Amino acid sequence: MKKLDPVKEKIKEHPCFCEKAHQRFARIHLPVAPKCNIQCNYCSRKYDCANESRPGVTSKVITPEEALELFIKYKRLLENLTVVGIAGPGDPLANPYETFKTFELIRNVNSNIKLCLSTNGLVLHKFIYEIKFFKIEHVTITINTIDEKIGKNIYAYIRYNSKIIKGTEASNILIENQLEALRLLSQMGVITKINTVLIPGINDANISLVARMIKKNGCFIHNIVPLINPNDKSTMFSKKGIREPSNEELSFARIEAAKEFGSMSKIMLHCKQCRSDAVGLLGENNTIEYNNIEKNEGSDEKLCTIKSNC
Ligand code: CLF
Ligand code: SF4
Repeated sequence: MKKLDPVKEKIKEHPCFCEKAHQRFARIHLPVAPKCNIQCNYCSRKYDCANESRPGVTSKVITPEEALELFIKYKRLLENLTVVGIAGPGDPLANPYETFKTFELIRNVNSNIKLCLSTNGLVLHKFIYEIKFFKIEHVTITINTIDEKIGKNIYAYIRYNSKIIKGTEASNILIENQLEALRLLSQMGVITKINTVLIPGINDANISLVARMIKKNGCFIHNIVPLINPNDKSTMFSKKGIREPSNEELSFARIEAAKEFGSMSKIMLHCKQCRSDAVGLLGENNTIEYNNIEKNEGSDEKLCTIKSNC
């Protein structure tokens, strides 16, 4: 039998990286990562919203041990479960102990499951060893711009080396670190996806440049997703009246990015902007049932209710 090339082999059962796989293979998001190390102006750090299904929303934050329990339960329930992702509700790498402990516990019971990580990329370059060690083959970085002047309007601050940094200095550090990590991971054979939140009037004129730069640094697939404003208008952008893009604007941005990649097949079109406790096939809108794991509503832990990482 003819062997698939190594990249096709890696993505063929991943519902996000392979369009054909998304109606057949399921993923589970384990919400073990509440903290974040940056503040995006489209992100509101409020806790759970029963009426909304958006990226970053979760009903509960769980421990790595609870995450393992839930993985085992869902692996038994869902024959087609092939991917375990950590995508928040904050940034997985702002919670490195919880993130890698979860991956370790899961790797110990299952050596084949695909591990998937989704991050803002601020400190990703510091965790290359762990990504290799736990055989994490799919990584998503949210890169909204490669221009620090645009970045200063998207990111209120970053927390880096124990300092709060703002303005162009902050976005410059973030962009440099994101691109460095993308380059390193691509060289290692990790399959990378870049998510870009399309924000009208802020970064929409800049999408081609983002696509060109991420392609140059080894990005496998580009996922341009629309800004989603939360119902309660709790984000900086929604307070300032920044609107969500229209379908036409989104399509235009995707076509512009495809031109840079030389193919529409390099643009993800089936993203469902999942919650950070989603489970099942993409688009089924199912979330984890926690059973006897107590729901920690009312926690004063600061959580992110909207994010773009995944
Ligand atoms: Fe989850 Fe993200 Fe992995 Fe997929 S989601 S961590 S890469 S397993 Fe997929 Fe959901 Fe879109 Fe993300 S549809 S939001 S792209
Ligand atoms: Fe952090 Fe993600 Fe929220 Fe941005 S969107 S502040 S990276 S959790």
